[in-house]
Amino acid sequence: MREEALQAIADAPDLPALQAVKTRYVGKNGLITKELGSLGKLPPEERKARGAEINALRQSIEAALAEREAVLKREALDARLASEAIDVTLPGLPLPAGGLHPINRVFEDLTAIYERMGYAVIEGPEVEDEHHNFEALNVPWYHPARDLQDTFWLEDGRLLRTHTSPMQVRYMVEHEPPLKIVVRGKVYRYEATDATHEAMFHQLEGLVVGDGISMADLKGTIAEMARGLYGPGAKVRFQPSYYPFVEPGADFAVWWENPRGESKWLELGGCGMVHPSVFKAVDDLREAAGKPRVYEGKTGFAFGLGPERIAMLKYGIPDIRYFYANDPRVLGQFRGEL
Ligand code: FA5
Repeated sequence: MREEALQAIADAPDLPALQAVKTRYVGKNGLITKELGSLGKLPPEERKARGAEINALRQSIEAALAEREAVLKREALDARLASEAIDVTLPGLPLPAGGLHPINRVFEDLTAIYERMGYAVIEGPEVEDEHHNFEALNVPWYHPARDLQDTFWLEDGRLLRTHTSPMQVRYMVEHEPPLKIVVRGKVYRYEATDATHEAMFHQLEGLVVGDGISMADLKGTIAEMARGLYGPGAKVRFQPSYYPFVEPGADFAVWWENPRGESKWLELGGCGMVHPSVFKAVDDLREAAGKPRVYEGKTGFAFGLGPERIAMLKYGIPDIRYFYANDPRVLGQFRGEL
């Protein structure tokens, strides 16, 4: 049996085959066990010698099994390593590189300008409640902006913010003056789209609050932004306008021209001095949250503008809808450095 067993072990091509040999010879019901079982039939004087013989046989079979098992395991590992080998020296496949969306490029330009002026750059929730989006901003219930046509209402009574101005309120409730922030983010309006209007677009909101902040500070800030965008000779224009959350309010435009001699007033956004009703609404919210009233008597200015208009002119994109149609022929042009 020894020769036969050793041959079977040597011939086992892999671990499962070796396991079968092991079961056949030294398993619980294997041949060795059977041999031991038959000892009882021998005359007592022969039993001891035969028992020792069978044990020696078992030991040599077990040793051969262990040795073969080690060899087969090593072979299996080598085979796996060979099949999973990665040639790290092969050149990689070229992956198409992404790029920053043109709107984010303009946001980067704008926020860099404001960071230089010491502003904190923040974001805020796109799902808002009526109080922050309208009421606290002194937009009364009868104001046309609250019309169903302008606002995307959610089933739970909340809404998609129609401008970034609610972040003025949220920030002031959390922070005491003096403060200087710009808010960047998406806003939504339920309106028909055309070449210059989208239902989802972006705004950059500015808010400065302190003591003795004046309209002159506001104008200086917008002018500084225009210089940052269009160079030292940049011109800005302010025209009186109405927004319920500022008084006085204005629209502002920046003179834009390009090397091909094209030029125009670029209507960028609205601005004004923070309305006392907004400060009062903020203090009411602060008081309800157990915080001190600190805004009454302060002064501040705010502005909100649409970066899409800047991007359309900067990159010569004739229709705002190109920004959000996910057409790689358009967005694929915006790769690499800013
Ligand atoms: C506002 O949204 C005010 N919250 C701005 C403001 C902030 C005024 C702080 C005073 C103080 P308005 O609705 O005009 O204002 O929008 C501001 C800018 O967003 C516009 O000048 C325009 O550049 C851009 N905009 C408005 N509607 C759209 C639209 N449908 N698609 C693209 N851009 C738009």
